[in-house]
Amino acid sequence: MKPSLLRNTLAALLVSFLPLSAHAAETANTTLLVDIDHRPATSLNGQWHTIVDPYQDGLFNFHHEILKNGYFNNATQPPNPAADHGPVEYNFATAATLEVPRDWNTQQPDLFYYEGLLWYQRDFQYTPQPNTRAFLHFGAVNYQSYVWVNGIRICEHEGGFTPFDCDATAALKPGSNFVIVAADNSRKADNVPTLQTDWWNYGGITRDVSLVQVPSTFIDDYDLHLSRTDHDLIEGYVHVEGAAPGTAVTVAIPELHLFTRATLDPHNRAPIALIAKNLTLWSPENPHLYTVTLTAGPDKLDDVMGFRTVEVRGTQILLNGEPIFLRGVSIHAEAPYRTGRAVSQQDVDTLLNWAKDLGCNFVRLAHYPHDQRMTRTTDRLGLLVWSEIPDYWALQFDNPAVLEKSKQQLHEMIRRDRDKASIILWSVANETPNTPARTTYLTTMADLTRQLDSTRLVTAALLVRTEKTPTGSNKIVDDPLGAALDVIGTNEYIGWYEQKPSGADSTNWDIRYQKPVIMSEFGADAKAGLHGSPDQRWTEEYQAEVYKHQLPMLNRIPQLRGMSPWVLMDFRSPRRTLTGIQDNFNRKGLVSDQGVKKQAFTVLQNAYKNQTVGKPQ
Ligand code: GCB
Repeated sequence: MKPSLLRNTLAALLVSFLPLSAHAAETANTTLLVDIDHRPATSLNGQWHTIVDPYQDGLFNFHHEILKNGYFNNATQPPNPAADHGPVEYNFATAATLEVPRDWNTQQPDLFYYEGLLWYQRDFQYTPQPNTRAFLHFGAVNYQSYVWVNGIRICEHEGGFTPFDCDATAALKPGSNFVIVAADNSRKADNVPTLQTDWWNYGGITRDVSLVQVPSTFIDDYDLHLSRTDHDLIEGYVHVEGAAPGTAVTVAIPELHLFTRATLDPHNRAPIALIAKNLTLWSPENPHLYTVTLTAGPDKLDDVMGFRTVEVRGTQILLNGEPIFLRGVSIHAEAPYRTGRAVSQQDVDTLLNWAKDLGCNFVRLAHYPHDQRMTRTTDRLGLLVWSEIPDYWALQFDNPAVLEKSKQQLHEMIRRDRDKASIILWSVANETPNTPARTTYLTTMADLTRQLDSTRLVTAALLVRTEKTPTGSNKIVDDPLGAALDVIGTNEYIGWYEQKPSGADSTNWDIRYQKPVIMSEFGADAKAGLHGSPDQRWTEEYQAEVYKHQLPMLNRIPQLRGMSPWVLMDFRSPRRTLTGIQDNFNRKGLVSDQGVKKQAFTVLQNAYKNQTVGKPQ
């Protein structure tokens, strides 16, 4: 077979595939580049050739056996065209293209509901540099992905919302190369998230792809944060991959004329302590960011970071030592106007500027880690952030393999975003069933979160118990998971899934934890432009009515320290089937998917701007 034909055939990669479980140890990702947006990189965004493969014929033969006898029995070896032939039907050169990054569902009508395997291919140029390593960096691929370079499988990854890096050094050659990615967004019971969610399962390469060359020893992790006890001290560590103990590491903040030098310990970590007097602390009012320059041997990396502290004192949340109230809103990573996954800076700016316009100082980025553009922008705009992993609803909490998946996603989220001052809360779950297995699982997750990052607060959105009283109802917050959290998040839908909007007037809250509480969800559906009386469901008036009754109720919760009503913008969800109203959108947005602000937007905006909720404590 001519090389030109070979490179366009899917056969070139078939046999290097085995299911994840069989290969987990061999291919588990150990490297994770951080601060990737400040490293020089070749973008591989753009048009990729794609083949839709619903029956997974690129992976299995007609008796559903894993294809073994193709070109790449041994994925670490170069192709041997004499060894076998593959399915000749696959030809990327003539296949249609899709844009990367973007979900496939909103690019082609016949892919709208597609859940399954889809192959991506593109060519790229590469010029090796001496003493470097080259990684393919993926911002996110939903959900499972397998990656080959020049027919050699270089990695696989599970989890649809976190970044991963594939070491391509050995597979690359000077000049023309090609990369193939198999992306599979099949929903499975033992995935994280699991089968049921209330958002669209957008598939594909949904975030940036780049080729990154780094020196053979390089900075792959660091944590630099302000000490809670000494606001003149920046402390933490820098980790350098591949370097010898004793290697010098430097950290500088040129704007403050600060510089420190440390050396790597036997674990490749250099402890950092930087006396930083006259530091302007990061806050929503003054989101000051500093350029921080790190060096280690041949590697040099700039980051743009803010410094602040966050902690809990009794039922208060303290930012830089001062009590704060979080005027927030929940946000899905849904693209305004065109729908689909939010992918661009423009998408991010539109969403976050609506949040600013609402009077927010806080956003809950639901229900999975959002694109890094989002958290870079919250850093710049001064919006505090709740960031969460998709431990959503009824995961298989008794399945140890699922716990490993959650842990991996947590690790990847924290690793990517620990340099963002805006993030103050890591959330480990949303609305999970109260069972012993669940509590054990999520307590493990909360503990791990603190191990990975002791500088932020751990939270989760809990379900609430309701008891009828002669005059109304009691909402009881006593989920045992609360014991593992620093801040209690609670979701409730009085006026929508239960009672009338006025039900909030006769609801009392009985919170069994002396901890800060965030009302992490409340809300109601309304179709923008649909008007009627305040007791007519689906109208803007009804939604506004829910907010009008919620806000006074929330003010009666003494330990309430913030809120993030559901939700900033309407978003697609296959669960939302009401024709003419929902049309596959969850309509609880304060803004429609076409950017129309509903009446409830103004109700909440007035409350936030006039500070009639969350009075200073
Ligand atoms: C919830 C979920 C959220 C849903 C929302 C709703 O409690 O946390 O993901 O979209 O309710 O609209 O029902």
